[in-house]
Amino acid sequence: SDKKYDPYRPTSFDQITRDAKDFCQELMPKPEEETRKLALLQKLSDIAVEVFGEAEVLPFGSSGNGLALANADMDVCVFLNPKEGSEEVSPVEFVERIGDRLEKDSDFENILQLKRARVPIVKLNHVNGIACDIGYQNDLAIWNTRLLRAYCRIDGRVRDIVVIIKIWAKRRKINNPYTGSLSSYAYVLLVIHVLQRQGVLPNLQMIVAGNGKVPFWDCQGFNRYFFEDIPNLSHYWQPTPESQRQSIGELLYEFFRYYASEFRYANHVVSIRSGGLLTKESKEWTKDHTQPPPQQQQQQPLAPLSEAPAEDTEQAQSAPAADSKPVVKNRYLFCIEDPFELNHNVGRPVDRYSLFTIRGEFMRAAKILSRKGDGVINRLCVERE
Ligand code: 3AT
Ligand code: MG
Repeated sequence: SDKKYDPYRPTSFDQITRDAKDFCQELMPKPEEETRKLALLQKLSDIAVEVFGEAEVLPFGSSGNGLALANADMDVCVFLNPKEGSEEVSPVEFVERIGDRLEKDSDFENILQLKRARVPIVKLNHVNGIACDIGYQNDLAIWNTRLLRAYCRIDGRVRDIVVIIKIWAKRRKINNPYTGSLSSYAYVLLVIHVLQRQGVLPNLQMIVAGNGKVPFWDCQGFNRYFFEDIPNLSHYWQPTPESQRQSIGELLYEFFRYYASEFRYANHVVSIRSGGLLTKESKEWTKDHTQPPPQQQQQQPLAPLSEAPAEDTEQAQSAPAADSKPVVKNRYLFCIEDPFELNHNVGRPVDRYSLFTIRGEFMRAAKILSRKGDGVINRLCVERE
């Protein structure tokens, strides 16, 4: 539709596609790794039950959505069902109790209780080699994991593209929300946005069985509804014939080209729940905001685990409750709307400098893919520095 004149566009994508497929093959976790993860999940679940009585431990992030690379960390979330009349366990108390119990088990090493982070978690390494973050009652994380998994199940190309983008971002050192770049989660949203534009993916949050009205399924005040019955999706949506012909190589190129030269960072917001772009103005995402310090924020929806910038933690550790200064910044330089938590900019950690770096990497990538030759994906993903 909006194919602009593009002097860099490769004439053939065959080589890139072949390279990309080989590359992905190697980065798939082996079944043996899955087995170790399942064993760890079971062990954590036993421990949670022992400490809290009724408890459920669910994987989320890449260990729950089918987008894991080999040797990826495992994110899990513990849910408790306190008995009628019993006191609710606060996030800090949760971290303390499960952290102390894990300390007594020689299977776990480097246990960190991050009690004062905006989202309290326990970090640890299991002796079987898996690093794990344990969070608490984060319903939205479970739902956004399921949404991403549903998108992956629609089309096999999604996973391949995401895997390459994740590796590229890690190797180029632009995959760290703590230092101003983006989480893997943010990159997946960027990929889905481009694939929606290309007609490869639908907008699952707008599709309703029987073509009725979009229902409101409350989760922490947000609508967690989306069409999850992927085997029956074809009754409601079909990919465009053109999109079906596009190879992984072409879609990868399109991803980089789009963020290198088409997306308007100054005005636009990536929004997969609306299937396209929104303006910063329409969301009132125009001015940087400061937020109250973490202690006053507890009633708000839980924030994502991977995105508690260093300053949050510092703030919480240096200042006691009431009179601490609000320092948590909401930046709106790179705007990526969370599909459920509509007031949350997933690109929030990005500042002026990191935006410059990230955009530079998009341009570098588009340029590399437009050159001929073997090993393009290896060149694309060369370690920076
Ligand atoms: P890796 O394989 O670990 O690189 P991942 O898919 O596990 O990638 P993340 O570690 O970035 O992705 O995030 C794990 C989950 O945490 C994904 C999502 O459910 C939640 N999450 C992470 N960042 C955010 C965010 N900024 N906003 C909302 N949820 C987030
Ligand atoms: Mg993860």
